This record gives sequence, C-alpha cells and structure tokens, in this order.
Amino acid sequence: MTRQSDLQTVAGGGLLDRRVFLKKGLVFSIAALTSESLLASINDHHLPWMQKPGDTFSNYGQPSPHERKTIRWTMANRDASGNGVSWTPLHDLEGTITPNGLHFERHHNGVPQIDPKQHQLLIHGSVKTPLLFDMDALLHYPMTSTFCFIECGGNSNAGWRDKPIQTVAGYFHGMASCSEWTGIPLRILLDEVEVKSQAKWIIAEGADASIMNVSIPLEKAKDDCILAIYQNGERIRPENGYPLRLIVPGWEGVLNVKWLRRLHISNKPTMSRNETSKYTELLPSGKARQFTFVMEAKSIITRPSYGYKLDNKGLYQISGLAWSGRGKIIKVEVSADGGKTWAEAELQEPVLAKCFTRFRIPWNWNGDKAILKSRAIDETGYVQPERNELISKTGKHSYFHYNAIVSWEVSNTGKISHVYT
Ligand SMILES: Nc1nc2c(c(=O)[nH]1)N[C@H]1C(S)=C(S)[C@@H](COP(=O)(O)O)O[C@H]1N2
Ligand SMILES: [Mo]
Repeated sequence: MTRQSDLQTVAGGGLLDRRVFLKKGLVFSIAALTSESLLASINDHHLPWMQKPGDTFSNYGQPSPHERKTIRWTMANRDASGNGVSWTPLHDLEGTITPNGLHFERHHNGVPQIDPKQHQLLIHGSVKTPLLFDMDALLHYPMTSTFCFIECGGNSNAGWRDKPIQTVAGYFHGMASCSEWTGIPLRILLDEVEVKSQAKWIIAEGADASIMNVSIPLEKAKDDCILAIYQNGERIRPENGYPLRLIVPGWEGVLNVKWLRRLHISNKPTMSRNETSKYTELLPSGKARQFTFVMEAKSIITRPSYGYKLDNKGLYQISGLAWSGRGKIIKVEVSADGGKTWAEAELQEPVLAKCFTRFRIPWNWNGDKAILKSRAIDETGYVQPERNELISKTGKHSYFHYNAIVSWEVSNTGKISHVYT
C-alpha cells in the first residue's frame, strides 16, 4: 500500500507526479469502515427510495433537485432592454462540455422567441447568386460538428480591477462555455452563392431586436465557421441562437451571431457599434485597437477554487480548464507555491483545438498556506501571462481580453481566496 508520506513531490507545496493517481493502492478513504459495518449499512434497506417504485418516465429530463444550486448567475440590466449576462458555473462542473441549460448568455436585447417556420437566412452582396434559405432548406445540407468554446471578449474582466474579486470561478471566468456545435460548414453555402473575388468580409446579422451585426474576414468564414443548428445533439436553445447561429471557433464571442438572418458579403467591414465603441481595446497610448479577434490562451483551476473549503490535509486532485483560440492546448503547468515552482498537469483526452481542455494534477496538501496557479501553453508556443506581465503589455485601461494567470490562496484553515501575486 502506498502511504501519502511515500509520495514523491515534483514541485513545491506538495504537487505530485501527474500519473500518481494511476498507481494502485493509494489511500483515499477518509472514513475507513470495518467490513462488518460496511455490510450492515448496505443490507439495511431503510432508505425511502428503496421502499417503493420510483417516479415514472419524463419527456425531458431535469437535474436532480439536490443539484438546484448548480445554476447560471444572471445579471440583467434593470431597464428591461434585455441587455445583460449570465455566467456558466464552471466551479460546479466537470469534464469539458457545458450542459445546454448552463451555457453562458450574453444578449444585447433579450432572447427573441423565433418561429423556425418564419426564419430565413439571406446571403447576398458581393456574390453572383444571392440566395434565401428557410430552415427546411438548410436542414438538407450536409452537416459536420465542431467541439469548441465560445468566450465573450469581456470574460474575466474583473481581473483588471485593482483588488482581486472574491467570487467563484464561474462568476469570474464563466462567460465561456464549450459545446459540440453541429451544422453546415459556411464554406459550402459561400460556394453556392459564388462569392466575387474582390470580397473580403462577411457582415453577419442577427434577428434579435438589437439587429446586431459584426464583420468577419472572409478567409476565416471559409476556414472553419459553421452555421450551427444543433448544440450538444439537440436543437440550439433559444438563448444561444435558435434556430440558427454562426460559430466562429476560437474568436471573440461577439462574432458568433445568434438568431442569424443575414450574411452580407462585402469588400469592407461594417464598422458597427460592436466593433468601434465596443469590443475594441484601449491601449496605453490612448489609441484603440480594433478587431482583436482571437481569444488567447487562458486557464483556471476550478477545483479547489474560491468557495471550496479544504477540511483535511492530504491528497487532493486539482482540476481545471484551459483553452486557446489559436489551437490546441499542449501543456498546462500548475504551481502550489505561488509560482516559484511548476509541475506539468495531465491533460484529459481528447485534447481538441479551440476547445475546453480539462487538466488535473494530484496534490498533497500539508495544511500550510499555499497559492495555487495554473498556466496554459498552446500549440503556437503562447504562454498564458502572469497578471503583471499582461498589464505591462496592454496597460490597465482595457476592458476585454483579460487572460492572466489566476491565483487561489489556500489558508492554513483550508479557506480559499483570490489573490494577486
Ligand atoms: N444576434 C445576437 N448575437 C449575439 C449577441 C447578441 O446580443 N445578439 N451577443 C454576442 C456576444 S457579445 C456573445 S459573447 C455571444 C454569447 O453567446 P451565448 O449567449 O450563446 O453564450 O453571442 C454573440 N452573438
Ligand atoms: Mo460578448
């Protein structure tokens, strides 16, 4: 049997080799039972749900009532404009796929309740043959799936504040979610309308009251964009764009136009509100940078994180998410000593490009104060920056694109707070 004290640490603060959990004989049981007491408890059928048949079938399953606290946190503007956000509770979830009912929401003007029979998509502009599709027509096209995250450019922006926000991981980083999106590769429809050679941009427009529109380079549209109809196997939820949304893998959330009704092919961008006054970066020089499309690599430890309490010293599995808009995550490093030393975490397969990647590493907490951090590295070699590195590069006046390393401080009582180091 392997005793905790025999475990070799690979970095400061008690981080263990990432493969240690594969070893046989690790002692995890917190309350060891004798075999008689085990038998007695399992033979005792006193539990109410073992006394009578259970509930009947349901048309659409719901989470257990005991999981009612696993919800999106909502923040809608009080003016009834439907402008606001709800966050994915990343700290309560595991794996990499976000359940549909918990995908974050960002609406500028509320959720339109669209009748799919009346919904149409127009593709026109700099094309030889403009086309108008209804949903039935679109459903005849060949489909494909892409597993990818959607992240709002404003995600994690509490990180720009002078004091570390004391809140759960989901309320800090949960304007990011990950799904299997299934639909028609945009390239197929662009071939059908025969885009003219001088065209450079696609202006995508939604059918919500804000008639939101954004500009996307044609090259990206032809590369990996999808007109999604399904989300994790079922039709897209109204709040995420039913019946049709554009998926622009790895790029800013705002480009993933929901309730998609029009694609205008053009030789210049639209210069809409969402790409001039909003979703631009104020640089240290005072100038604004337009079109920061790619979401850079980011990671966060979700367990343990703010809101968790460690009751005992001993073995834990640190678990978190990493993602990059540039491609695959190739490595995640974890530190338990505030960044002095780092150890490589295990990446859970499959590791997919522009998709949430789950990382895990075993940790033997000795009961002392510890500072946990995670650092993502993507296939382009980009390394997630420390907060002071990010600020020295971009200044402090940004609102979007905060992707610095997050530090969770574990006190000697096991309480966790968010700190800047
Ligand atoms: N038509 C339309 N599309 C939209 C928006 C919107 O308000 N209207 N919000 C955008 C923004 S800012 C983001 S971050 C993503 C959020 O997608 P989600 O609500 O499915 O998470 O949708 C984008 N697409
Ligand atoms: Mo967004």
